[in-house]
Amino acid sequence: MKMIFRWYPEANAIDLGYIRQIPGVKGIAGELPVAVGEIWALDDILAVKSQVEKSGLRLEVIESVKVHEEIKLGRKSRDLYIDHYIATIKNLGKAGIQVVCYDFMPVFDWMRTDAERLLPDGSTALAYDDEVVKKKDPLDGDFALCDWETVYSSNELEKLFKCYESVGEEGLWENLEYFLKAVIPEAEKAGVRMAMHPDDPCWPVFGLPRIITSEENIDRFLAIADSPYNALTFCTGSLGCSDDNDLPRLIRKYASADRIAFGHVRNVKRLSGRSFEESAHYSKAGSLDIVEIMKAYYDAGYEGYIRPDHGRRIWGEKGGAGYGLYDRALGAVYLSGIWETLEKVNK
Ligand code: DNO
Repeated sequence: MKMIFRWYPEANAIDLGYIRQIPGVKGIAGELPVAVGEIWALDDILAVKSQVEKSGLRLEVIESVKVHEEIKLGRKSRDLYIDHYIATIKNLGKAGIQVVCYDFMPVFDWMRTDAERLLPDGSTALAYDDEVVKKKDPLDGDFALCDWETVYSSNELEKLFKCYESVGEEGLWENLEYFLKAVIPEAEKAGVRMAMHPDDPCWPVFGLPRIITSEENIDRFLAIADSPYNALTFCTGSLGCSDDNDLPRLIRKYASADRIAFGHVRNVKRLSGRSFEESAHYSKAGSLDIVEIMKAYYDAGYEGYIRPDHGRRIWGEKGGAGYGLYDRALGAVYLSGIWETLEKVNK
């Protein structure tokens, strides 16, 4: 297992030197600030790589290369965007990147209703309240926790929602298949493993289809291109929103088959209905057994990347929702501690 840490190369980025001080962390899951659909230039990738390397870390994974909506909708111009996507993957391969995390969620990525849910210990965390979602009109323009706000105008958003009505779940599967059939053979040649992130939360939101949600659907996704280059970013927090997903069993199954290229490990506390809040990584803080999760990776002989995932806001830290330094650093060390214990007791 190789422990890495997500880092955004933005103006107020977390100091790479601080990340290097987290015991056990050797590398970065990084990205470039390129608009969705544009080709990532090799020189720009190499510049970020060398910035990371100067701090004594390695740029190991790219998280993420977003898929253009035209591809997910299966529109005519998808071929152009697929060509761009492949060109980016080729450049990443040339720069020595071996894993690319991406997702196939329509319109928006992960979603929460609350960025600062106060937890009993005084920290705050991201939370999802299903009652709020049910009552919410997604087009009313006031969803602070969906990245669509910064990307789409309300007119565009309305059109997108309409388009997805006619695509539906099966249409989304077809469009995913079209994308994978074009991209995976090229990713294989480039030596880049494509690691699909599950939908977060793992159910449809606002009537938009979501398909990477369950064992059955993950099996279907992996079967579309039966190759280790068509792999998963196995995210415990996303799949763990639903107790239908038996995470340790799924990790054993997919890691033994070499279909996990990247693991996001975090805890989540399931509340009633479909509501949940994020918690510290520590097992007792949430609903997931993180030791069993790490043990599943260990037993499967997993040698890929793992990173801690969203953190709470603790110790007065401000900054990016879920992606501060402190609590994620605690998470990284906790996960490495479990791994070290597993290695020692199994010697
Ligand atoms: C959330 C992340 C996701 C992930 C994307 C990949 O915290 O895990 O945003 O990076 O879904 O495209």
